[in-house]
Amino acid sequence: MACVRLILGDQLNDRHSWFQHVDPKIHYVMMEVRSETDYVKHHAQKVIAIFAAMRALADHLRQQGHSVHYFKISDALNRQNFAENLQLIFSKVKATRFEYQEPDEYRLDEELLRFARSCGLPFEVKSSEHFLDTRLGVSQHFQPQAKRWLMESYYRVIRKKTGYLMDEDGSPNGGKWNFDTENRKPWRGSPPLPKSWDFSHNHLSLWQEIQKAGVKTFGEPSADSFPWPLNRREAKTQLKAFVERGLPHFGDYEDAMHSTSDRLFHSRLSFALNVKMLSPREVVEAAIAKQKANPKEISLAAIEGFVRQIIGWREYIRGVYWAKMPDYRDGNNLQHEMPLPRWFWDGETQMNCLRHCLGQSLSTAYAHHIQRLMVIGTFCLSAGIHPRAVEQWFLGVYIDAFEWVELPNVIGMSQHADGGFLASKPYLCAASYIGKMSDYCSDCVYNPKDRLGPNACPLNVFYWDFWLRHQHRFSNNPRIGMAVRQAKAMKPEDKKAIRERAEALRAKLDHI
Ligand code: FAD
Ligand code: DLZ
Ligand code: SF4
Repeated sequence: MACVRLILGDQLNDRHSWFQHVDPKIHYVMMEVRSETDYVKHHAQKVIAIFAAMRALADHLRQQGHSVHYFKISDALNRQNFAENLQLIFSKVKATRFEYQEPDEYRLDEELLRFARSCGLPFEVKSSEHFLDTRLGVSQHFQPQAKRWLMESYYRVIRKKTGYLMDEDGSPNGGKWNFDTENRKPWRGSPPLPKSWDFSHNHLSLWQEIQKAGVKTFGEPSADSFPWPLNRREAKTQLKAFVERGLPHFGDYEDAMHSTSDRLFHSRLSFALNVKMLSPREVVEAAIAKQKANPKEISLAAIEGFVRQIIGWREYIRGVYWAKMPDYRDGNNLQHEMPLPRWFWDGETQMNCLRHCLGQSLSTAYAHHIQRLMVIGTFCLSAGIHPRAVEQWFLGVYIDAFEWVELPNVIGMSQHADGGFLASKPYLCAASYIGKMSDYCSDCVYNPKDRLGPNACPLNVFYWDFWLRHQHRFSNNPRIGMAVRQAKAMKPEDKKAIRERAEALRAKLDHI
């Protein structure tokens, strides 16, 4: 009897029930493979982080006495794909059984199932034991034919099921399910930002190994001061530091952006969560415990906002992914066809908000939610970039980008390419919002107040052009009727000027 168990690069949960007992007949396999590094061009830090964290888990399991077979990207024997490497291990250990954990990605789910069915061994697919709900939990909550699945309705079910932030009589703490409207303050320099709690690893030799193997990446590797947590101990340190220093102001400044800080009070826990070094339960429970102990320092609004992201949005997004793939990725409901401008790869645009958010993404592999949604997402949606091009860029660039969470956020929430299934209105803004929530506009060559003059902010031009182009589609939507009505009420010559200006900008998009 020899059982081979595959561990994927985002299944780094050392508390999985698989590891409770050491058994010499069980052989764990982990592999750094070109089939995974090459399906999209990834940010350098993402490849370094995944490989370094995989190696750390392999070492940890070996120290506990488990048998681990590890293919490094540079190993001569490495066939650079799951199927062939697994066959090598099957022969080596004379395998009689194969097991793997549910992959979170549709492509890998199909690929591994195909392999398992044809490998000639009995096989079993285990839960990754990470999420609060099953893959199908969200789709079972909603009517399959419904035009829209509202996150808020699912979130309430999960609140009740977990008991998080619930009173004993079954009502939500504070009498309200959602305190979102209280989380919209700009940050103007105070309260002071917490001292960074990032790490500083040296990964120069791993980075050289990755380059020597020919893996193509983009972005700044930061190999000599690598900032991401790479094992469970570090992930817990990061969680503790966030709960102490970031959480008290998380809610108030959740939507704020500022040129002096990449993260303000955001946790940067998404990498540790998505590779499963941390469980959503322990993150939420640590935050709730902190709030309970310090109700004066941390408001209910702050904690509710944070908990909602993890037990609400994160689980809901995963459920949409599994219910709607594979067709969901090809959504292009607004028929946008423009390619991404070249400055998505170097940050060299004159639009200060985009220069800042793209530059930060390229140098740190991170941007917080509002930078992703309201700056980068707004530009792509209003300029009319093809949603698949946007999606592929997001999948490559962020440290936390795995398709199950990235794709619905881009296709659905940000680009409205699913026809409004996930978000009841298109998320886009003009310079007035960016100016209110950040300091980007004060240092920009463009005029945030202008939509028609020679120096008008391109986001203003594209914003109004978007509503003019799509007015019929959205005129009955009560959440955005105002913008559409204003667009409709413009003087005909202004409408014409906006449309012409938008077309002129599109014609020189690489140079704005
Ligand atoms: P915090 O603001 O501190 O939030 C805490 C946690 O809540 C996050 O770590 C994350 O696990 C969860 N969360 C918050 N918002 C969402 C959301 N909309 N969907 C799912 N989980 C959420 N998140 C990813 O994990 N991977 C992605 O590839 C990704 N791509 C995105 C693309 C777009 C266009 C948008 C608008 C959002 C995307 N998000 C993605 C969601 C969100 O922006 C990130 O989870 C968040 O910015 C990560 O930073 P943080 O850990 O500091 O988050
Ligand atoms: C993203 C990624 C990369 C870059 N490399 C590997 C790898 O070499 N080996 C591996 O097991 N996983 C890797 N991953 C993660 C997977 O591509 C994939 O995104 C997740 O397993 C899907 O949930
Ligand atoms: Fe961005 Fe426009 Fe403000 Fe410049 S003026 S920073 S382009 S919103």
